[in-house]
Amino acid sequence: MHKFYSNPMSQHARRVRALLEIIGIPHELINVGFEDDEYMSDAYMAINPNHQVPSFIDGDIKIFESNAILRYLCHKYELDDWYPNLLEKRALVEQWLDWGQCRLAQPVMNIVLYTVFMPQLNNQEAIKSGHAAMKELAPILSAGLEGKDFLAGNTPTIADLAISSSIIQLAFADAAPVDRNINNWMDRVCSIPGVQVTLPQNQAA
Ligand SMILES: N[C@@H](CCC(=O)N[C@@H](CS)C(=O)NCC(=O)O)C(=O)O
Repeated sequence: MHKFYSNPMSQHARRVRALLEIIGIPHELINVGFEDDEYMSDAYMAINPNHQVPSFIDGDIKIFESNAILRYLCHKYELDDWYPNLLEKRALVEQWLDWGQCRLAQPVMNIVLYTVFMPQLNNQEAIKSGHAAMKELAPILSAGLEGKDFLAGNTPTIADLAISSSIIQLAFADAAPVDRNINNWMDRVCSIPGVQVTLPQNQAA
């Protein structure tokens, strides 16, 4: 049985859990606690030396990095709809997956971590830079959705799971972009039953 190391508050874990639920891939869901520093334990660091969730184990294969796990699952289970082979679509999926990691992830973390999870650190500078970045990033996402139901066309892919998981995270800080294209797209993604299971309001903390 696959082992999936997760935490319900993690946007990166959420996207992988969504795919596992959507496809119905049997797995053992293992919660890695942040509050009790379980994520820093030697036992967990042997699985993921970055002390981050998610991590995934399939027999002898041990993977960290959420998008790598998504791609792995698509290859393993031949999920061509979720990771299309058609070059034009594949290019868009890769673009948004990388954009999510390289551009979106840090501002989302700056906003949510310091506003919601660690306000005691009073890192106003990080919060401010996160909001400033989102002013630039939200229109880029909105333009990418113009005339389309999903990021790579009219059916959802792992790019939608990845990017939407970060937008869901922003909602913790009441900082989700207010934009017609993004809101309509979020409604579409969040109505996928496997995604609903991963929404913060549907999980115990
Ligand atoms: N690039 C990584 C980021 C994972 C990540 O930042 N996970 C956060 C939770 S959302 C975490 O575990 N943070 C604990 C830490 O960095 O020590 C991925 O996509 O999997």
